[in-house]
Amino acid sequence: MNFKSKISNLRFPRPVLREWDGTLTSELVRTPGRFGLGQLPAAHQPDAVTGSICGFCSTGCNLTLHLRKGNAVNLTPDPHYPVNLGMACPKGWEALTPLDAPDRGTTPLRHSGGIMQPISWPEALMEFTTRMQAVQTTYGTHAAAFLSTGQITSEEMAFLGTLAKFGMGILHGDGNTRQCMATAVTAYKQSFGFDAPPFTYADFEESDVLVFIGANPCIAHPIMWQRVMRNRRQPEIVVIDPRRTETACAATLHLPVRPKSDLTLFYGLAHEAFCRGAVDHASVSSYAHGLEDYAAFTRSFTRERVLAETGLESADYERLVTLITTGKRVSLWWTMGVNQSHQATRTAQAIINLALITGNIGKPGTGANSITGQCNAMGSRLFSNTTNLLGGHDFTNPNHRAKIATILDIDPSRIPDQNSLAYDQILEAVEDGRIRALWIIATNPAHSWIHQNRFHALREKLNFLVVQDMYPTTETARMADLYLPAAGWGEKEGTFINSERRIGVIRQVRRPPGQALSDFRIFRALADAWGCGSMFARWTSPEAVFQMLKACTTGQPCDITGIRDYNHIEEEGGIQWPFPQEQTRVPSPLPERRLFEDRRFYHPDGKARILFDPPTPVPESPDEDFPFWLLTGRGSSSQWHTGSRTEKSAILRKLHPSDPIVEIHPADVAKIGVEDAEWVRIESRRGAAKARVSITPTIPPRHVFLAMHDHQVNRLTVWAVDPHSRQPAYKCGAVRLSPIRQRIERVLSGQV
Ligand SMILES: Nc1nc2c(c(=O)[nH]1)N[C@H]1C(S)=C(S)[C@@H](COP(=O)(O)OP(=O)(O)OC[C@H]3O[C@@H](n4cnc5c(=O)[nH]c(N)nc54)[C@H](O)[C@@H]3O)O[C@H]1N2
Ligand SMILES: Nc1nc2c(c(=O)[nH]1)N[C@H]1C(S)=C(S)[C@@H](COP(=O)(O)OP(=O)(O)OC[C@H]3O[C@@H](n4cnc5c(=O)[nH]c(N)nc54)[C@H](O)[C@@H]3O)O[C@H]1N2
Ligand code: SF4
Ligand SMILES: [Mo]
Repeated sequence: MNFKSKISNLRFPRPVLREWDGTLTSELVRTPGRFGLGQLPAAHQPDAVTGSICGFCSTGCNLTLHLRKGNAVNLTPDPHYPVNLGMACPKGWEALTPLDAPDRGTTPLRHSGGIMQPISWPEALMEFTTRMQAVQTTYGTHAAAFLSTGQITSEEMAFLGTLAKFGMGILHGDGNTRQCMATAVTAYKQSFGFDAPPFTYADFEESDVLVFIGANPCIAHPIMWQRVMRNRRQPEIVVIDPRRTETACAATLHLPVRPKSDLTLFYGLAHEAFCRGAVDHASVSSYAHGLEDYAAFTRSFTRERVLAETGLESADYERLVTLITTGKRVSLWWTMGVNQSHQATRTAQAIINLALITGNIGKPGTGANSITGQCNAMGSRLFSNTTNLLGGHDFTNPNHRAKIATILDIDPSRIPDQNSLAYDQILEAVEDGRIRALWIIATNPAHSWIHQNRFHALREKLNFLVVQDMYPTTETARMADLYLPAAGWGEKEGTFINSERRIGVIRQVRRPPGQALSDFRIFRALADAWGCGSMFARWTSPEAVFQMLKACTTGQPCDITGIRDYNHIEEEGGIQWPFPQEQTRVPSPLPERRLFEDRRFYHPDGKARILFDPPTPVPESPDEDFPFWLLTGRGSSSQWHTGSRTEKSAILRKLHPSDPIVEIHPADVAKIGVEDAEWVRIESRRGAAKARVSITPTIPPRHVFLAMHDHQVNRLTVWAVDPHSRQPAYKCGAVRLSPIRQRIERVLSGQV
């Protein structure tokens, strides 16, 4: 059969383009009165409300959507949801605005003659199929790859990973979770035997000592921070961050470590714990391997060495040691300052080790806790079928392949028996011509990936680039041969999993614009167009897929077979995994659950592993030519990543500086010769950017900070990854600064 006849045989366009009629599938379309909305003036009264988990960060706040004739007209944070307790940050309040943006994609677009031309869905499906298959025929099946995301539903991720890998024979696929959570995944897998963040948000409120390492929750997870503020135990709050961030300002102790010296610091803390009798050797040995070796290894991390390598003040270090060795309930929380480093996995494990050896695991207010980034990064870790087989299984294990094949009712030989290349390796394969076609879904790497000049040079190596996004205007979509218009959050349904392993439901409350389709429907249509639609006969709706994903988790640490359906999740206020068959209700009155209360880990012998390696040199550090250390990260609570969504809101735009800002310390002002707010050029060995100077003592001398939301930032960053997790080291690199005014003067006077 040729592709044309395949396309015309599709159950398409009717079912795919079916208009949403405003009917909500939720039985929980609740009465507005319950949410205090009864007080609103009649003109603002909704006819009904429904809940939906926010589609930005991993906190997973529940938003109550106010509906008129089934269409969302407003929202308020849900006061009854156990995560946000009636709170939301600016992005949550503005969640509906990006849906109305004038640059939403409304039809598929094909690049031809230098412009993007609108085409119909049947044409787009044919373009996708013929060109992908042509690449596979000419260069081999593995010459096509995909890059996905932590920002679509678990059901969509599973559809993509299953369609691409089992249906289209694509071996290599990864996601932006690599940029974000790969380190935590690898660290937990190796240490605990499964990728299992142990905490629950109640731990923020039940801890005596909270240590935040490379995490700035005041900006990046504002509602988690509100949970910290509800802690009634008068906790000590420690922030380990080279910058005096908003969170550091609110803490009781700030340790401005030298970037990338956290590994040394945590080995030093372990050494002090051993020396001060804070380690119960018999008890720890009963649940973890490697204790005595660790005691011997950390012996060389003396106070002198730690102070010399981290640059910390002796008194500050001593205070942290005392808090950790004497604190009753110590919790350790880390985010990108740890995950995005050249020795990230071992650093995360040094944090895990400290919790293990001091007994701060499995009890209220404790834990070695990685905070997740995107709304469904946790879903992508379990169900994207990229780095592991659906439900936390292993592609290389024949029993796992057989189990998943049976559940999905497919031939086991369709499941690859090898792992995919990681994100950086996929791009390197594009560079050397092994991969020729790339399908990018819900991520914008032409802004967010490291070393942009190298990334952009890959475009001409690709025979075919497909981008599936809400907007055809992103940096990546503008490079595409084929653009597929996707519905966004609010225009589709499915589930997300938040940082504390809580599964929540998102509901459709808007109709997608024009011919935009949910990713789920795009994958369905592509399956039919490709000729493997029969493999997905049971993949009829997100909830049908959820039932299959549930079955995939049977007997796994993330077993959720006790969940009935979406309504059950909503009735319980979200459900944390695990939730096996025998568990039908979330336990009351303590609805929040943490892992490892029995000190049994997921390795076959039930014991955790204490893992360590000596620190390694940073890929690039400042020198005479490039004297400043470059730090990058989140700039404000109103900006989300590359801004494709948040920049569409006038309110959110007002809440952050309109020009790119580079933070420098007052001591460096004279050296560079700049004034506050002046434009400077920032150069690294890889590229250049310009920004306005903000002179602030919150950044250490000889360091600069740039928010990642500006598209120029990754022109400067280094192409370097952690060897275990292959997560990029976004928070290091050397730069130099020069005032643009001086450059102009030199050009005008003929010196340049
Ligand atoms: N408003 C907003 N919120 C977001 C996001 C967003 O784009 N905007 N993105 C979401 C996502 S996907 C993620 S992953 C999270 C990220 O959340 P965070 O990790 O909290 O945010 P970052 O600003 O990237 O990095 C945190 C801190 O690490 C510090 N740091 C840099 N190098 C080091 C180091 O060597 N050691 C230590 N100890 N600290 C270091 C930086 O100075 C920075 O303050 O935020 C999520 N929330
Ligand atoms: N220098 C530097 N760079 C960084 C970081 C850093 O700290 N410093 N942090 C890194 C981290 S932790 C992360 S997570 C990445 C994030 O980097 P990206 O994933 O590239 O950033 P986003 O802007 O969130 O891109 C998501 C895209 O998906 C689209 N989208 C949203 N919803 C949907 C949907 O439902 N369907 C489809 N098809 N599209 C949708 C949006 O329009 C947007 O274009 O950036 C990384 N880059
Ligand atoms: S904290 Fe995160 S989940 Fe909550 S409203 Fe803000 S962006 Fe949404
Ligand atoms: Mo992230």
